[in-house]
Amino acid sequence: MPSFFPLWVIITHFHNIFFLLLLARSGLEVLAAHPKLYWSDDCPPNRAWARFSKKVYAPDSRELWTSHDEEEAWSSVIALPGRRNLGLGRHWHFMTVQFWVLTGVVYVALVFTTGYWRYLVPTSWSLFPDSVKAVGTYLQFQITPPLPGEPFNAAQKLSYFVVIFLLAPFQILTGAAMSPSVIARFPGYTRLFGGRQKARSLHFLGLVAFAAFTVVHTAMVLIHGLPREFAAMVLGSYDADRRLGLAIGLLGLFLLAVFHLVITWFSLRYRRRAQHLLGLMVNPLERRISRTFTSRQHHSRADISPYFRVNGYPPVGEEYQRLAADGFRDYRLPIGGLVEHPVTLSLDELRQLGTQSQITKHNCIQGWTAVAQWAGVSLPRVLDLVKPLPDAKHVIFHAYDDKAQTEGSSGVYYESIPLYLLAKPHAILALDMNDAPLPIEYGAPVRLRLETQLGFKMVKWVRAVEFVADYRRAGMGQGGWREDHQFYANEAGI
Ligand SMILES: Nc1nc2c(c(=O)[nH]1)N[C@H]1C(S)=C(S)[C@@H](COP(=O)(O)O)O[C@H]1N2
Ligand SMILES: [Mo]
Repeated sequence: MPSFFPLWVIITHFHNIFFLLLLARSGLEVLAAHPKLYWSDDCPPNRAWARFSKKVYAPDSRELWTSHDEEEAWSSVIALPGRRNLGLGRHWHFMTVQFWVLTGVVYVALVFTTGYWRYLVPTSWSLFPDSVKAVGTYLQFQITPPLPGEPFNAAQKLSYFVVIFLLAPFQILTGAAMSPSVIARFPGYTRLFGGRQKARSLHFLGLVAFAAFTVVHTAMVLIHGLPREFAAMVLGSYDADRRLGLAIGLLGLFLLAVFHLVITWFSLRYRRRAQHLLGLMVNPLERRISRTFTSRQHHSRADISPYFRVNGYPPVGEEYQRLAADGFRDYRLPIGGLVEHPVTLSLDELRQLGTQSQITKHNCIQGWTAVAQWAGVSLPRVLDLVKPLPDAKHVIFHAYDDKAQTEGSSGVYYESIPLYLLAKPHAILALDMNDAPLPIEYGAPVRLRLETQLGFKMVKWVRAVEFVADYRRAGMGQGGWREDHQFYANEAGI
C-alpha cells in the first residue's frame, strides 16, 4: 500500500486538532457571556431561538436588569478558561484564530501545489451516490474500502472536502461578520449573512457541525482500528510500525490534555498575566482594525430596535442624584488635561457646538446588538475647540457610576480612548437617544458613542473628559474599568 500522508499533512493535521480545540473551548466561553442566540439584530429578550441559561429576563420587567446579569459561569471543562471570564476567552479565541488561519493557508497552498487536492476535491458526480453507498456499508457494520489509488473512500473524501473547503471558510467569514469594526465599515458584508445575530447563530451552528464531524471522524478511527489509523496519522503510512504509531498518538493526546489543564489553570490563577501575554498577540490585530476602519453605517428609522438592553446600573451617588433631580440644569462637563484650551461646558453650551445625528448598531462585547439613533456633539468639533497638545495620546472619559455602589464590585467607571478614534466621523458625545434627551439608564446627560467599537468603550454618565499622554495612570492602569476588573482587551474593534 502506498504511503499517502506526507509530513506536511501530518503536521497540519496535528496543528488543526490543537487550534480547533482551543477555538471551541474559548468560543464557548464567549457564548457563556450571552448564552442566547437570535435571528434578529434587535435581540428581543423573549425571542431567542436558543437559550443556554435558566435565567429569564422580560423586556417589560418592573425592575431594571442589565446584560451583565444574563452572563453565565460555565465550567472550565467545556469553556476556556471558564467561570465568567469573557475577556480572557476572547483573548484565547483571537490569539488562536490567527494561527489557525495561517495553518489553513499553508495547508491549502500545499494541497494545491502538491497535487494532493485530487484526494479531496470531488471531480466526478459519482462521488455523491458512492458516498451514500459508503455510509450504507458502514451501517451494515462493514468497512468501505478507499477509492482506487486514493487514501479515502467516497464518504470520507466528500466529508473532508465539505469541512476543509466549506465549513472552515464559513466559520472565518461568519466570525468576521461579528466584528463591530467590520459591521461599521462594511455594513453590507454583515448583511450577506442576514445581520450580526444571524452570523452569530450560524457561527454557533458551524461549531456544532465541527463537533459532529469530530465525533464521527473519531468514531471511524476507532472502528478502523486505532493502531492502524495512528500509524497513518503520525508516521504517514498504514504499513508503519503500529505499536510506535499508537504510542506516539496516545502520548500526543495525553500532552494535549495536560496542555489544556495547564493553560486553564494559568488563565484562572494569573488572570492579569494571561491578559497581558495573550494581549501581545491579540492587541496588534485589534489596533490595526480600530485604526483603519471608519464607520459608514446608514440605518433607517425603521431599523431602530424596539428594545435596547442596558448594561451598567445607573449611578446612585449623591452628586449625580442631585443633578438628575432638576434635569441636569447644573451639570457641567470639564474637558481638560493635555489641551491648549480647557473648557467646562453646560448642556446648552454643548448643544451650541452643533449636533449631529446617526442611526447605528450597538455591539456589546457579550454578544447582543441593538440599533438606535444618537444625536450630540461631534468629537472632532470638540477637538478643534480644546486643541489637544502634541503629548496627548489618549482621552479618558470618567463616569459617575461607582461600581462599589451599583454592582458590588469596586472602582468608578472610566474608559480611555486613543485620540485617533475621536477624530472619526461617528464619534460623538451623545445627548439624545431616539429624538429624546438620553434616559437615565442609557447614560444621561452625556454619553460617548464610537461606532466602530464594542459597547463597553462608550462611557455613559460622563463626568469629565481628560486628555492624557498615557492611560496607565488611571484606575488600575489597564486602560478602562472593564480592562481593570474584567480583563478585557483595551482595543475594542473585534
Ligand atoms: N459609565 C458606564 N458606562 C458604560 C457601562 C457602564 O457600566 N458604566 N457599560 C458599557 C457597556 S459594557 C455597554 S454594552 C454599554 C451599554 O449601553 P446601554 O446601557 O445604553 O445599552 O454601555 C457602556 N458604558
Ligand atoms: Mo457591553
